[in-house]
Amino acid sequence: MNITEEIQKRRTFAIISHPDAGKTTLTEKLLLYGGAVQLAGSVTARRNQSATASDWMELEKKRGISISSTVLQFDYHGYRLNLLDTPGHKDFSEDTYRVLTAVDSVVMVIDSAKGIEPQTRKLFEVCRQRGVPIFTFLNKCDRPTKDPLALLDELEHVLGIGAFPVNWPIGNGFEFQGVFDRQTKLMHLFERTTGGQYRAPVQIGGLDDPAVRGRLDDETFHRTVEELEMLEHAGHDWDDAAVLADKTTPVFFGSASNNFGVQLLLDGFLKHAPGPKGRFGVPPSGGGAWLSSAAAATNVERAAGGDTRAPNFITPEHPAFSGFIFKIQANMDPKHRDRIAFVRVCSGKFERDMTVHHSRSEKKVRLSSSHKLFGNERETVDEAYPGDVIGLVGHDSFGIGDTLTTDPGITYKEIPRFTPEAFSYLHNPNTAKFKQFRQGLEQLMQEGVIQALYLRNSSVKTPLLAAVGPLQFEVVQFRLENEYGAASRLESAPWTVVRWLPVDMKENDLDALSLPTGSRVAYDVGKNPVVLFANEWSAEYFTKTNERVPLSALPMQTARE
Ligand SMILES: Nc1nc2c(ncn2[C@@H]2O[C@H](COP(=O)(O)OP(=O)(O)OP(=O)(O)O)[C@@H](O)[C@H]2O)c(=O)[nH]1
Ligand SMILES: [Mg+2]
Repeated sequence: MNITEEIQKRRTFAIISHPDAGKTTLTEKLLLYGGAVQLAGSVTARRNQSATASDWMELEKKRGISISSTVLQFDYHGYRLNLLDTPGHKDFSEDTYRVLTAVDSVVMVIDSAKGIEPQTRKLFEVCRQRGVPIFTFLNKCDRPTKDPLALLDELEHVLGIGAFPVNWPIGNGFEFQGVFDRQTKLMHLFERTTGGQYRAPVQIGGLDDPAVRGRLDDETFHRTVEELEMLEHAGHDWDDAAVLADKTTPVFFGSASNNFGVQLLLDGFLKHAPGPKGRFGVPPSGGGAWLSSAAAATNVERAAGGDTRAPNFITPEHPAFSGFIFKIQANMDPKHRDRIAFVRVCSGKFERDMTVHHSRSEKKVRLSSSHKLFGNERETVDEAYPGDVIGLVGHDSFGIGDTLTTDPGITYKEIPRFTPEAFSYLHNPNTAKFKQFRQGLEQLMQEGVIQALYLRNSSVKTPLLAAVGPLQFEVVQFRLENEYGAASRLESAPWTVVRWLPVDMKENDLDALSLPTGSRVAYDVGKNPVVLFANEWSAEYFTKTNERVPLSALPMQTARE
């Protein structure tokens, strides 16, 4: 196979939604139908320690929620799929947003009883901005749902995207029996199996097929036929270009826990989802500092609609190998206790043992320990192609956002950054475990789970943790204990807003600031000064009283740049 064929067979996508819509359940079922697992680990059984392939972390098993995104690579029908299950909770959305930089399309899961929930809407916006095509799975049709037509309407009005139903539910709630495939004009009627661990038996036939028709009562049958006619009259045709341009989302109905409609989603998705897309590199002159969020947004816009012939647009066929790190995770395998950097391959061919240029250190590094990933399982991989996500082990200098390439002229700046909104002190109650405590904390900071700040003019050496949401603190505590054997104690801190000060501020400039009551100056890990405020109001007051000191929601320059 040549490199173009390798690229064309890759599909790299994320599953996204509001918490609890069924992403992990759907992921598991896609693995079942994709032939990657023999038996789907039921999510309910998870609470009794039998895990799904994607929620492998100790705390995820315990809580039954996803905390960290997971990569699952498998082959199906001539395709190589790189599937990324993401956490839905907003406190972990930094991880989810980073994953969105690494994929070429998404499956958006919606709980059909609830419709579009706030987090789904936010994630949708991000996909929109990035120009990532969206496929929709209306899940949980086995329970009473909103009216399917109303759900389509909601997609169109709340999200402002055209919705094209690829299939249609037959029977609602407890009477839900399957779906009608509008393209083949066939009904797929399923049977429920206990726990949904195996593929659901299915009977397939046309509307006039007596064997299939006989399974439906008259009312369900007639209502389905009527709704299908209404859809035909509405007259939308399938339009691949509109899907790829993010103007239309193909809609699939089903029930992930019962395996209804999963095969149709998988096949329908693969038929229409785009292969690996190129990425914009940063022009050499623009290197250096991180992009501000505004600049990142324009970059994204360019990527979405923009000129793909621009000199800094790197196509997958570009001869040089290039990729960027979008995630770091330590201790995935309790046997190894090492850290993995997740790389999205963007161009060229990756070969194990190759030497590449590492953007952050500007050094050459040899990539000898490369893996393909399946949840927390890994296997050595000798080559990889654009679209693939691979795991690299053994490079402590790698950080999120770094570019690895054989052409030092290529630098990606894909990773968005977030402003922390939750603050808490983390105490080490056990001085004998100081080393483990510090080591664990440093690792979690490198993974981007949290940031640490240090108060200025303070004798207290307790780190002040800063995170997007408070659940991240819980993750830190749990992982410190579980992975490093270090207990910790949280103490809430009185701030809710952090703003970065200009990097060049000297000590006496800081002394001269007029600080509102309750606010404090602190430093981030890169020794950049910040101000902590009790609330937004206080931050605004500061800008009025310190007119010549601009504040920024993100560091104006990062530690190592
Ligand atoms: N009735 C019904 N329940 C479902 C279905 N799919 C998933 N669930 C249930 O919904 C709950 C949440 O499922 P998950 O797959 O963990 O949801 P998630 O979207 O991954 O959640 P987070 O990762 O924490 O955001 C579980 O109790 C599932 O059993 C379905 O088709 N029907
Ligand atoms: Mg999940």
